Amino acid sequence: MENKTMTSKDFMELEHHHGAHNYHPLPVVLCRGEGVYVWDVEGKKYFDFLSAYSAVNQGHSHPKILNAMIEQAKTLALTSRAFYNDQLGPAEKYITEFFNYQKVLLMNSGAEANETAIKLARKWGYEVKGIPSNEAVIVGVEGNFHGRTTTIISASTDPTSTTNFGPFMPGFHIIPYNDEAALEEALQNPNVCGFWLEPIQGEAGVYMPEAGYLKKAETLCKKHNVLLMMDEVQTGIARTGKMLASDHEDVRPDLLILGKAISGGFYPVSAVLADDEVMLTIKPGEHGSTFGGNPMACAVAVAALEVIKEEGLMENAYKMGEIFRTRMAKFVETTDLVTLVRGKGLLNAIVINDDEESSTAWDICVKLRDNGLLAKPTHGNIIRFAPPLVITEEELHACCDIIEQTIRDFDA
Ligand code: IF1
Repeated sequence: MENKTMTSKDFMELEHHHGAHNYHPLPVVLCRGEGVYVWDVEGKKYFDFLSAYSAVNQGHSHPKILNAMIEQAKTLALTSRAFYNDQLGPAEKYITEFFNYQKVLLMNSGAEANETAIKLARKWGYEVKGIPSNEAVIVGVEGNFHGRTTTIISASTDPTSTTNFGPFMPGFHIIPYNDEAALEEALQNPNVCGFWLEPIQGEAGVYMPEAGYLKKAETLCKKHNVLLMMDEVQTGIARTGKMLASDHEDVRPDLLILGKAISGGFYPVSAVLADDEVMLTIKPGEHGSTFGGNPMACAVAVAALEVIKEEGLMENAYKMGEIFRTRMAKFVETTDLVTLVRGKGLLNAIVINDDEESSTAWDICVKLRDNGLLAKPTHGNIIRFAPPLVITEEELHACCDIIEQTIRDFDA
């Protein structure tokens, strides 16, 4: 490829001409990443405040994970699950002990892990709870985001995800988020096998339920013999300042769904964790994937989780998050353009004082790019800020300087 002489514009045009138009990226073409930094093809350096949607919590190109991946790729990349391999067992042991569950099932994407959790909840519903055949219901919440498969979007309330993609999968009952009464009512149906949610709604715009909601949900699920299915694909693995966002309320889901940062962004790895009563309802041949739990995924996942512990990234996310929100909250008072900052740990968002149809948040993100920081708007008027968890206090303050100055210039 002659791409050494090509410009950002050339690469963007290539994508436009030859790729599907299923994304609208910020106009920046990246070619290198290290820690909290990424570089574009013209050599300009940026702070990455998206972290590949929280997949690179450990920072770009982390040397330890990189090395695990290279060594395993040189040795044995893929066997399929038709045979045993020497990486899967040790990785399963490490991951289950890490998160304190009896069993784990490895898949690839976050969507696949959610699909797996749906199948497990239904199977448990029929074979353990005794729900009549094909009558199982999973309760989900408004504003959810769990992925893009046809089953998962059947539970979506976002028209962008669903329009003209029907017919949809039956068996979902959608209730308002953060509404204990609605949950209590929905769980009266004896055919409910699972309650499925994100502890903080990421794609919806970093929406946090009121304190106590998750604990109440856990209690109600226990009371009605329903599995609590927690999608921690985006919130898990230290992002919110705890290992899991569920830990903020001392909640232990029956089905824990993980993805993204479980590989540090090197490779698609996802997982569902559960205890035997749930996991062992799936028998040989009933579920799986060619790549799920392959040797490279296993080596990468173990290294990625070790880095989280060894480098104290949970503690750092907690501390840096406090500093970020304290600074932003002060700043919000000095400008009319931003109405509020919210989040936990290093999963944060600011809300722009404009309607969802306006392009203000997009325009601010373009200016942030010009000033050396990459972030992406969601739902028109919300900007998510989620840097890699390896960010230092000094770097964080430099980023806050950029954000504040950019918005002030915009206000003027
Ligand atoms: C895209 C947002 C983030 C997720 C939760 C499952 C999945 C995701 C809680 C599916 C994926 C992504 C995918 C990405 C955009 C994105 C996202 F902008 F939509 F909100 F992260 F912030 N559960 N989230 O957040 O995981 O199958 O993608 O591995 O481009 O669709 P996946």
